[in-house]
Amino acid sequence: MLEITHTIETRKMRDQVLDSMDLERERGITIKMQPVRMEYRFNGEKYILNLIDTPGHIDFSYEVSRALKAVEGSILLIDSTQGVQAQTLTTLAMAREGGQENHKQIIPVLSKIDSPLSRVHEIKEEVVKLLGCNLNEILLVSGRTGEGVENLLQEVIKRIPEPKETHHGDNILRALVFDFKYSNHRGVIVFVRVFDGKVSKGDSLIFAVSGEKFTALEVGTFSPEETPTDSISRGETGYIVTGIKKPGIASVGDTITMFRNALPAFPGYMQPMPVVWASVFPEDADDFAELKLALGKLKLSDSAFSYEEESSGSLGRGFRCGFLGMLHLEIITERLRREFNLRLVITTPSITYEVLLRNGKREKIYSPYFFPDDGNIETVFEPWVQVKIITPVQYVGNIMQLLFDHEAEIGDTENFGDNRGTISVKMPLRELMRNFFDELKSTSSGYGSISYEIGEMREANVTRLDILVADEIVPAFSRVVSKKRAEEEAEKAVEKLEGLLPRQMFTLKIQGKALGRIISSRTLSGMKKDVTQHMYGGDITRKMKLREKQKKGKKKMKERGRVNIPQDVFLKMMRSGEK
Ligand SMILES: Nc1nc2c(ncn2[C@@H]2O[C@H](COP(=O)(O)OP(=O)(O)OP(=O)(O)O)[C@@H](O)[C@H]2O)c(=O)[nH]1
Ligand SMILES: [Mg+2]
Repeated sequence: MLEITHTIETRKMRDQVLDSMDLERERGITIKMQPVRMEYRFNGEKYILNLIDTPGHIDFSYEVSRALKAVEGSILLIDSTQGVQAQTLTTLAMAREGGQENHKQIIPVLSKIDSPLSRVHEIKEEVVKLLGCNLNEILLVSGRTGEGVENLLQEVIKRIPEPKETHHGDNILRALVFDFKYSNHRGVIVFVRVFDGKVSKGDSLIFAVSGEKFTALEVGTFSPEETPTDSISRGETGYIVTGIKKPGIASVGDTITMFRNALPAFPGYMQPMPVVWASVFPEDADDFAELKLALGKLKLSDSAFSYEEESSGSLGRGFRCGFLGMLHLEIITERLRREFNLRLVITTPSITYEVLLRNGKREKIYSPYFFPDDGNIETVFEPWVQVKIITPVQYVGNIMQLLFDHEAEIGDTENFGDNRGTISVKMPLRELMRNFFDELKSTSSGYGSISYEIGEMREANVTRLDILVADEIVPAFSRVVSKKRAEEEAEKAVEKLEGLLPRQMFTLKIQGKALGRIISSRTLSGMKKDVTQHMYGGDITRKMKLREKQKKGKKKMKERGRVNIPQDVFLKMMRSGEK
């Protein structure tokens, strides 16, 4: 058996609100919704504005769609130094979808107008083309100098309608959950928009979808810190402390209503759909229970992440985990590293394959290690994605070549704005994950942007590639690859591993195996350490004896295959897996 030491070492677990705030601050990206309630005086009237800042990253599209449901209108903020990005199109489409029901207003705003790189005039033209709005509807702001912010708030008041009630009556409540977090002391804290009625401290409530009953331990608003109030009513966003300490109860898109006077759930609730999978095993089998506990804790503050017990021959018992995308995977594994004291083995991320076996069975495969041998497979199906790319037109030629290399089907191309274009394509998710983002960025000198949606399942011509070290498969390195790229991928992986693996006491082989045979092989020579060197003189038979002993020792090591694969080798292999 191979000994694997892909280790994630951590500080001791902290008793704190388990959320991603630290990570957000460090990385400078928005992960959680950031609601704010503010009062604003305008024309002698007092207005209350409930605002939600949403994440921009594609992994959190569903959460963003719920936040868009929770509001009367949206501010489409476009960086005037960059222009419209592909992700802007996706978010805009979601904002418009919500609009079909209640004609939601979208206010286009160009930001960073203080910057010398700002191209207000050109970007305004892009926005007109994108939204079909008038030039004078587009507002200008700077987050740095504050210019235009007063005007923006006043335009929000003018253009966005005030909240309307759909159900009337006393002692009713209908609130939409658009995010939540977890505190060790207070349990799940849900972020809600109240649509009908009101919620007060002490109310007896229920989650419409998960069916869990609870009492509101505290309610309040984000002003912008959590500020307790007696109640939050129709039109307001705020939080409810539920005291719930069980995982899997709270989820984004669920509805909170009165236990005794329940109103129907809001439509559009969706179970989170994991896109990327990776298996997590404790390095020390004794830590299994602790890992289970840690995953349960994480699930309490993030329902989009899923996990299920799994057992693999050589890795022992662990969990197969599902993530919304690569960023989500990074966040969760990073949190496991920081917030829990665990040493873990994490396998190469993979997508879902559906395999129709020769025996007629149909199986979903989440882990490459369990991908069946070619001989047992009738057909493999894999998810495709619809991709939108925005790029300056001079890069289109090179991007086309890149798309071809990634098995993409090219759809519409459209010119938009000043010398920029959109390309719509379909490609296997597998190919998108094969480092497509980085390659697109470098092909377009950093100007190209991309956004995608999961589409239909299609037939796939793929096979499992195993990497063997000293004749043993290293499960964490197994991957599913396109059959026609199998040799190339095997060669790359084996070569890479040869460069990364520290020399052992004995000579060993590093091999790539796919399609039922070894397709790539390297030999890593052993360290020549002569144990007799330190013996000057002495009798020769003692030296011989020692050499014999050393030989035996090496043989034993080889038999047991005790190859120490250090953590950074796993991490580096994982990254290269996409190259
Ligand atoms: N010069 C200038 N820089 C700005 C302005 N607004 C934001 N920035 C900078 O631009 C960077 C990104 O700003 P964020 O507000 O984090 O962008 P975001 O759109 O919320 O990003 P995500 O949360 O990842 O979607 C930061 O370094 C900001 O300091 C502005 O008006 N002027
Ligand atoms: Mg942000």
